[in-house]
Amino acid sequence: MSEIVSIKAREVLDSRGNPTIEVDVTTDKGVFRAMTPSGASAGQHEALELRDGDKTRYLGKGTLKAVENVNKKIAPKLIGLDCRHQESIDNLMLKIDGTENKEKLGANAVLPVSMAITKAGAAATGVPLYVYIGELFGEIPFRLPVPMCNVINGGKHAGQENSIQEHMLMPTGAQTFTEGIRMISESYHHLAKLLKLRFGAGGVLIGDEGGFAPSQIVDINDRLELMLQAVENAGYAGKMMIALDPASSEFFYDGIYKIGAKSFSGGEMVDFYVDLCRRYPIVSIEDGLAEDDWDSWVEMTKKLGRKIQIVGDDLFVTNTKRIQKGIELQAANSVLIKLNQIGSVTETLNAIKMAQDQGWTAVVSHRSGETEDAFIADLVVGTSAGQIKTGAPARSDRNAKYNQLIRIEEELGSKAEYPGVDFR
Ligand code: 2PG
Ligand code: MG
Repeated sequence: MSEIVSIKAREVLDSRGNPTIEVDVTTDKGVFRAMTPSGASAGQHEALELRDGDKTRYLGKGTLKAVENVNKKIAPKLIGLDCRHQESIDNLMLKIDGTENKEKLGANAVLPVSMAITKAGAAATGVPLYVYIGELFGEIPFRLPVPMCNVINGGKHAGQENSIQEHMLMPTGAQTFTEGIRMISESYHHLAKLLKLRFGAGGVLIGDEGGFAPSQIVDINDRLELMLQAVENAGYAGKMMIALDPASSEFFYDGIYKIGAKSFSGGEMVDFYVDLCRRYPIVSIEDGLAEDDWDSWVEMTKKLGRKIQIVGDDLFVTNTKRIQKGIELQAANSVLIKLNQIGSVTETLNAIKMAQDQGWTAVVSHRSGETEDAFIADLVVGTSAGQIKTGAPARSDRNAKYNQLIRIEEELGSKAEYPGVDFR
């Protein structure tokens, strides 16, 4: 028995300076802390993020109601339970809430409790968090991920409208995760030099995910050329692939997609990506189409699904019901995994399992509003998912995850496996 002695939530700040929730779970092994992140380009079908709406505090974004839900509604029912019973504790919280999308308690109240319980469970079992997650999941937890590093931030993460959101580098040619991070960091600094040369100080402003946010370049071709030039200047030509997350629900208006001054139908968007993939080393596109434009997703998967990874983020919101629909329709071949889209560790593991059982990939992801909690680093190794998206190699909210992965790789030593080009 490893009993939960107390659970306490408080309101703290996330990487954007907005309030978020931190939870401490205490057992005889110590205090285990987790924090919940928050999205900006959030999907419409995500579990509910409870905000106070009181304009006199944090412009309405306060989280005191969610904090109270943890302290008054969740804690009394969980105290005394065995922290190693992750699934039954998560199910109990779902029952206390009683709604489809965690409307009553808020996913931002349930999730940090769930994550802190996992950390307490790992300590009670006497193993590192990634090993414990591997035990919960049923995997041999020795696979490091290929990182997707968002070096140019656009869209909502950069205060821009009708703009592709994420332009990411993947060090597929590295031998280890740690080498991959070095390649990314060096390329990132070469990109800074190029941007500064071209646009002066305004070119190296930083967006929400630590990447550069040059508002001067709207055209995707320009952005990709600069990235590839930076990779070449760093000496890694051919060793780095590109992944995109247009987050296209953000520029979808009544059936029409708008990028800069151009408009596209769903079919034209698919052709736009087909053309881009012909000209650039793009291996993955996430949310190329809007969250309910299923027909265009099916068309894109038909045209590009064999060549590249087609990832559903806002489309699936880490929700097994929507993933199941995507599998039936063959609307993608990969699922983005965000704990707070669904709101508990157990449901997140189920989503990863459903994708992997189907032969799809699962990409573990941060949110644009992050915290110092590096839980997702352990999650990606524990589930052997093979890919993580957690921003540019800058700002400690992003590097907390990369640094934890460097530590895990060191700890695993010769048992560590880095998939490189075989990330799918
Ligand atoms: C996304 C995410 C993370 P946000 O769209 O994939 O990069 O952004 O957290 O703002 O939804
Ligand atoms: Mg996305």
